[in-house]
Amino acid sequence: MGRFSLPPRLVDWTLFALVCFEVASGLLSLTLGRPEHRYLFYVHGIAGFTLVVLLFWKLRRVRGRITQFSKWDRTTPVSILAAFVACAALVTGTMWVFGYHERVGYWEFLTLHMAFGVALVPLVLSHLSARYRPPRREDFEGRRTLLTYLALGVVGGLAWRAQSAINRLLDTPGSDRRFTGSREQGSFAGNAFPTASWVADDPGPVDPDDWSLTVGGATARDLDIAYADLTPADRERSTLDCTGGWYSVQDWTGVRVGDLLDEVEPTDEARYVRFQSVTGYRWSLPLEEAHDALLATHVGEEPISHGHGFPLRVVTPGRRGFQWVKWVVSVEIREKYDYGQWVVIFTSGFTDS
Ligand SMILES: Nc1nc2c(c(=O)[nH]1)N[C@H]1C(S)=C(S)[C@@H](COP(=O)(O)O)O[C@H]1N2
Ligand SMILES: [Mo]
Repeated sequence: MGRFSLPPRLVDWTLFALVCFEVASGLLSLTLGRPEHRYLFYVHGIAGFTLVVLLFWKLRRVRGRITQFSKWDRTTPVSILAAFVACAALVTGTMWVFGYHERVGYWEFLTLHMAFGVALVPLVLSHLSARYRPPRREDFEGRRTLLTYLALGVVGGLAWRAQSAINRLLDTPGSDRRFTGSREQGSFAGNAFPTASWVADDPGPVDPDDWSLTVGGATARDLDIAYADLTPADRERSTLDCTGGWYSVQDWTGVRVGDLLDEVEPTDEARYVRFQSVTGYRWSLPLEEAHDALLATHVGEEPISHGHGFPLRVVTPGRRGFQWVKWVVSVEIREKYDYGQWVVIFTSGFTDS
């Protein structure tokens, strides 16, 4: 250990940089779910283990300032809270990775991990503003600093590898998670997989006789399709991966969005296809990608249940669950990106029904 060390200021700044990276990569990962995105999840895990080492160094250094009450100042409580929340984020994340699947109320440990991670941001900023010491040039000088950074990277990587090896060896429930961290739930069992709403969406059952699907916008013509006139002729095996920590593989049957687009003929300016729910919840896909999406009426051999979005829900391979809009009533072809959707996915259930 003696050969590796960092000046205290660098430990602190490196911790800060890692926390920023973890929060940013963690938030970004919520929007990613294609296999080629897996590296972001890997790096997030490796950086997390590196953070454990640095946090240990730091807490060892400052422990006297915490345990001796006479050394406390105005900002010490916030600093302690920041350390506590950082440890909580690391512990909950690690427990999830090792397959700990007890819930705290409605929440999986993965969700707690995210909550602690986000809560850490204001705490770390406040801690930083109270104890700001800019790094100096000489902090970075010397081979020892470079070697220490290399060693930190190696230790993080090895710990991360060891984690997956131990999981496999002990065959924990954590060993068959997807690279997104999600665990399998109710695949190929019709409607018997979990339902999820992002925030407050909870509409009453949709009566198919009162329902129709409108397709229009930046198109040559518009459509209004009654439930009885839907022709669910396409089948697709696809994985719904919810950011709440589970995934489910299903065979979906429905209407290919590309077929609807061919009928309405998007204009040359058309760029996005926006799917909107009876609740107002909405999400858009780039026009090209939307061709491959499905508006599903069936899952397995069963009509989609109310909870899963009857009569029609989006199935869009490679996208995270929150983009699979349920209870779809409109498909709108648009020229511009819809920034508002990022707000509406949080608020829709409060503003409607
Ligand atoms: N209208 C609407 N669609 C929605 C949601 C929602 O809250 N409202 N939640 C999304 C989320 S977060 C997920 S993970 C999937 C879950 O689909 P399921 O309930 O069929 O499992 O639906 C998505 N579609
Ligand atoms: Mo979700």
